Amino acid sequence: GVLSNLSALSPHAASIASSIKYHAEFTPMFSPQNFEPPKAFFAAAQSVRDALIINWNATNDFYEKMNVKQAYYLSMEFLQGRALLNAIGNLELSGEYADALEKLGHTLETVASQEPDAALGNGGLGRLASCFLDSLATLNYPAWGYGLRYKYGLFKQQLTKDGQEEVAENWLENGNPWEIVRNDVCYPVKFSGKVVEGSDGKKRWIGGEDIVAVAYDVPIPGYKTKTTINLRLWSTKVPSDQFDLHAFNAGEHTKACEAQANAEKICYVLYPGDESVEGKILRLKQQYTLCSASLQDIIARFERRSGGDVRWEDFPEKVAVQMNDTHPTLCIPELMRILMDLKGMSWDEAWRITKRTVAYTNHTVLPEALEKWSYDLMQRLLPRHVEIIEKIDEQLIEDIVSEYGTLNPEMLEKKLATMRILENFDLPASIADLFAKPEESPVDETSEEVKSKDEVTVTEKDEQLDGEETQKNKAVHKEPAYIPPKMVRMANLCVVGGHTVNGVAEIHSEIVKQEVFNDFFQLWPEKFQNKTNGVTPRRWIQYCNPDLSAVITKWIGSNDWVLNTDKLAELRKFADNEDLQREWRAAKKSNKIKLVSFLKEKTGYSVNPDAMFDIQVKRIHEYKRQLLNILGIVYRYKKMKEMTADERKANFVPRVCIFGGKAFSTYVQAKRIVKFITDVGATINHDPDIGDLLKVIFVPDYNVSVAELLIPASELSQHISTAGMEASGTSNMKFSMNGCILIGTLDGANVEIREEVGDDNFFLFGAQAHEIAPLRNERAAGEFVPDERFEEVKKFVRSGAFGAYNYDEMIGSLEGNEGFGRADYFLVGKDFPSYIECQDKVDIAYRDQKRWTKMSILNTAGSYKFSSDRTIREYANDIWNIEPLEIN
Ligand code: DL6
Repeated sequence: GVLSNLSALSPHAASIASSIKYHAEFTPMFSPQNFEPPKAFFAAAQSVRDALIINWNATNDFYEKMNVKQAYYLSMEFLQGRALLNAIGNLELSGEYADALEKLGHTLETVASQEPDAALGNGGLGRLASCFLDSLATLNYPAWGYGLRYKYGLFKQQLTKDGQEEVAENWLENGNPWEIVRNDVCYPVKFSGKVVEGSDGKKRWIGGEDIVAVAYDVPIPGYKTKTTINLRLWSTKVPSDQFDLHAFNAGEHTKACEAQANAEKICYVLYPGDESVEGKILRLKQQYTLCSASLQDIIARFERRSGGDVRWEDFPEKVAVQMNDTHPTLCIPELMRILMDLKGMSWDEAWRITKRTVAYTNHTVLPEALEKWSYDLMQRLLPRHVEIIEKIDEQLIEDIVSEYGTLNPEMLEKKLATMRILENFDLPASIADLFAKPEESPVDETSEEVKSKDEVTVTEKDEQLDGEETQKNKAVHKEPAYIPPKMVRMANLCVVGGHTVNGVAEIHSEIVKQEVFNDFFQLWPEKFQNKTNGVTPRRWIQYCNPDLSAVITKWIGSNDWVLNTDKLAELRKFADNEDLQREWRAAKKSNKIKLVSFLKEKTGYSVNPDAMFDIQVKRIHEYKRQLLNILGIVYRYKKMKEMTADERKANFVPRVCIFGGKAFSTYVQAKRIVKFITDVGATINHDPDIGDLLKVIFVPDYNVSVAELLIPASELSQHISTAGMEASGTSNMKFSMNGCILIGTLDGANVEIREEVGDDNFFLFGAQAHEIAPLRNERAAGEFVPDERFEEVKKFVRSGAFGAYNYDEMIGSLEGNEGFGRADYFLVGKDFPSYIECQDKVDIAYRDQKRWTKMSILNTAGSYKFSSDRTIREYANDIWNIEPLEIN
């Protein structure tokens, strides 16, 4: 009945409609009677997948035949979001799918909205990986992504009266039409056990726990090209012979299924809580599974493509491995292990190959985010890898000693303490002898000196867990007040084992060279590069903002800009044109209206589409300073309350302030901030004095598809991190592309965005990166005098203006108060006056809609640099040394 006749469709749309009908009938995932939207989505997605598979097979066959060098992007996170609109857009079949679905009784929009987000990521790092895949495919680069197929994503965020609550996100519940399980592509992965040496002197890793990693492939179509690359996600299971039938039949059901459960839980969730040792072990198992399975797969492909003639020294000519942050660091010892223990290579040969193959991207300067693993834990789980890491560390010590000599033992000791991969370890005897005071090993005060407060907190936590194992160290000390646990510094291992280290924005790459890895930079300056992030203009303009895209295309004269964003700069010459301005505003308005109904549906709040839409969406973190934003709003509210209705209208531009983002489940302060924002909203939004002049909305469960609605509707967006702390940011790029004006600090990619869009078109405020350390010192010395407006706002919050919850601790964190942590470590108080003054300038600019629209146009025009196509070309040329190859 519903699947009525298909005449009157174009031939292409008709064949799509019949393919959808076919899948609705023969994919028995849903009851045969219905053709409701969820089923329509599934059937439509499967019909798209058919088209993708053809291109994808052709792509892989071609790479196989040409035996090209391939890049592999290893990442624990991919934030793919929804795939349907992206896939049909890239295949240039959007119109046909819309027609076909309409004929079948649905709109493309409703069908597309059925798709759950693939949220296998946390924030910018995972979304960057997904943007990179789109660009790699679009630019015809031979490349694959490798990741993990988490059964549950990060979590679904619900907002209750107590703030954020986390609920499991069961994104695979209705099946995933895009993935193809490859039961024939699976690899053994081992944990624990022991290392033995054979009579031939070769090491063998035996015993322990064996699991199997199985490949799930997701085709990634490029835009306007046949190239369809692969995202291979690993899922874990038990080897088939390990089901204990005897135990099961004897009634010991749990025991019989234990191995299975242990294997499968590795891929249950992204970021399993790691407060417990079990949580830490699970996370390390995840990382190792990704590295081991991916490398075995890459090596098998290399061997297969080499035919009978495997020349290992050519491996780096065929393979480039990019480690997305330190999470895949185990690639380095794993590649070494495979090459030596399984392929029979010597240490030197294996090391040469590894170093030429692997490269590392750093995504953070936060000391607490630079991964370290307990040596003891790693030893328990990966004994062979620890041997290899020890040897790499030994070699590094030799390099450092030979570079710096022994003339200045103090300097040498300091270098060794910061640069070594193994932290809190004694020096090898031969080196220790070089020092004048041999009784002082680098495990005491000397190494404390170079550690930040955060690192000490991390290690203290670890010591409690691994305390027993550090006992043996005590003998070395006379007064063992505190024995720091032995740790493996993953970032140092990446810098040593990788041929290239890159930061993700110019300012960040400078900080990487001058601060985070300065000692390594002095030793190997040629290793360090910058690769400013980018985002795909397909998803982040063309598909999420069709109204604006049509205006851009009309004024530029073609839609070439989707592939060549440099063309966006041509909009500059029309920035004052009244016709363009009118069309530009109309596009923005229609996006705002769509958002208004979404907000109503998700939060119950009705907002005025004529108000300024002011948005801050990103992970909730103190350094990103959502607190600065909300305290600015509180200040604005307080001033409004002090005025008459007429004064209020005259002084303030109506605003809808929108927040979104998840707080990590164990990050107490971040969760408090979420609660505070919702409390402030609850008060302001119901205050009859305020009406449409100010609304504060926290959108629950921010994810890629929510971003696709928010960003096109935004007029002002906030990128207000403490300078020097945000590596890059990528939403800043998306907002700017969509004609949103940024308010921000000179941090991350803001710096470059401002350069491109022009100083007049960016609202800048706040202290600069080089001022932060002196300002923190000033605070610590008690010399900071807070602005009275900041004092006023804090007092107002403390007065209970936003309900009964006690915000003393949150507000206390912004002060020098004892017991409340870091004495405004993120300098909210310092930047507050310049922030609210800048917000006044925003109001003034917004009143002049011609000026504002011009600023908006100049943002889109100036965003051309921030396409991930540009970024990927730079990685391909400067790091991976791969060439595009169009399939024929
Ligand atoms: O490079 C992608 C993205 C940057 O845009 C963000 O500035 C940065 O915070 C993020 N880094 C991470 C790493 N872990 N931490 N924290 O997520 O990477």
